[in-house]
Amino acid sequence: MTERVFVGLGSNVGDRYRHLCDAVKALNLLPATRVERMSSIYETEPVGVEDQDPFFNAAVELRTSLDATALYHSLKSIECAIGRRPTFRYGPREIDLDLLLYGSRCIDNEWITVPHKEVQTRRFVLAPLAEIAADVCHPVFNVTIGTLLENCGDRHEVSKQQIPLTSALQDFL
Ligand code: PH2
Ligand code: MG
Ligand code: MG
Repeated sequence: MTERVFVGLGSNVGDRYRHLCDAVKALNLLPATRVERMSSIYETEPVGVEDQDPFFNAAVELRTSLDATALYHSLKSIECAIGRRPTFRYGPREIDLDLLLYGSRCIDNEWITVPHKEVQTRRFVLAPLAEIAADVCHPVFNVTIGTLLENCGDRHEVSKQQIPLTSALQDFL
């Protein structure tokens, strides 16, 4: 059984564009997993710790038969392979891969809370996510991602970039 899964991507250290592209390629190489769609890349003002460089954020849709916890551990391995170095909470990072939605499931265990707890409060998550999942229902709030974006009070700036995808990504997106 494959699930429709949405992952949020963020980077604000080093070559942000390359880190996002490398992560999407690596996601597509996971066992029993395919990347179906990717949003535009957005340049976004940092949230939480404001004194750091702006982020690139994006979202992808996957089909996978990995269970949510296995997928979470795979996301951590990809972050590590791309060279993420530990910093502090909300601090700068080479790459951040967050499991946002896993089908319509609600999961809470020692590793993950799905849907991600901050989806509804962050414009840098909702803007890219709404591009590829506007009609998808959030299983806790029972409204669509599009509605969450309309009602989101986060006023941090998000700016859609016109950046073409690398040819490696065009091959499967
Ligand atoms: N991630 C954070 C903290 N703050 N701000 C932006 N704009 N984008 C992010 O991806 C981000 C953030 C922690 O995960
Ligand atoms: Mg995050
Ligand atoms: Mg994370």
